[in-house]
Amino acid sequence: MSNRRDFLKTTTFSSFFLFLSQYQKGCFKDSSGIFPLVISTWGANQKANAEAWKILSNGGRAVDAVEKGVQIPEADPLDQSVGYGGLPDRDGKVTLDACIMDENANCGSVMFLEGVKHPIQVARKVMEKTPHIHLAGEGALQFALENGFKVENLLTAASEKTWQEWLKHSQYDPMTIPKLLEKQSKRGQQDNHDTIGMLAIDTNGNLSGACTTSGMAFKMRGRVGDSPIIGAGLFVDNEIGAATASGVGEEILRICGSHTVVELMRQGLHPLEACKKAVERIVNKRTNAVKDLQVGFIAVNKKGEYGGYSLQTGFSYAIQTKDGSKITNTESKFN
Ligand code: SD4
Repeated sequence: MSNRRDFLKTTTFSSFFLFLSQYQKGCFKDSSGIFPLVISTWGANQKANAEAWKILSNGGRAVDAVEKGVQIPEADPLDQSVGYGGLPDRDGKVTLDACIMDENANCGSVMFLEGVKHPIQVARKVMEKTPHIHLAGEGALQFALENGFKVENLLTAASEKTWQEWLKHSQYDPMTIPKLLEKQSKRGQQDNHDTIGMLAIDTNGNLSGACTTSGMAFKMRGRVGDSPIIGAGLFVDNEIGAATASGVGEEILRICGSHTVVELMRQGLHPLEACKKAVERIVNKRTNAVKDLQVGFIAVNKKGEYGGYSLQTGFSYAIQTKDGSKITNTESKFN
């Protein structure tokens, strides 16, 4: 009897110390997943993940990690789809959309915001300092100014030149950015990408996400896509998982994309399968209308399992865990 008691004592103690040592190392290995981890739309966002990782690997909160991480492409003038340097609307104005959501379903978002380089920081302030979730346009700018943000010109010479070229025909094409990326990658420039959606799990197993974009190039003035809309461009449910999206926002909005992916995970689907089902829902509803458009989802569940799926080839995600950083090209519906 005493042997059994001793045995139980020893195993309980050793499991506790094993847990503690893994916890202190900043990583808790589940049977099927591993965290902390950070995952972002598009392979080129490894740099953004690295920034988020600095916080996660020091035991910081997922919400702080994603807010910090997505500021890398927001500040990058070469990135023509996020923040500073983003392609403008058809009137030549750069208008930004961003949102953030934490493990307690707190969320904040700004949309149709002009002149503020880091819309994600404003979204976080909306989350923490207002009774609201979404702030748009002039009101979002007023709030940003009241909170110490500065207005700057976000239209770079390169993006202005692309817009001037576009004005010659003025034909809106939701695939402008994907086509631009394809051209750039054929020229050997692999470093560009589209909207960043970033999801993270911290050492406490808490999930958060952020999404930020300059939206569709040459959109109508005032157009808002999926990216700042909670449930469309981003959704986090700390009991289940989180999802985010990139691609033609109108198609993502129609099915409330990221929320749909999370609900599919709630039904037991692996993140990859959930992303695939959401893409298939778009295809089933829209048939030919989406055969040439791009939509991509990435998702992570509470266990740290993750995956992504897209309508067309060419979509990828970057993932970082304690095992390092890697890029995965997603499977897609059409080739
Ligand atoms: C939008 N979903 O504004 C964004 C744009 C994007 O990849 O993700 N492009 O519709």
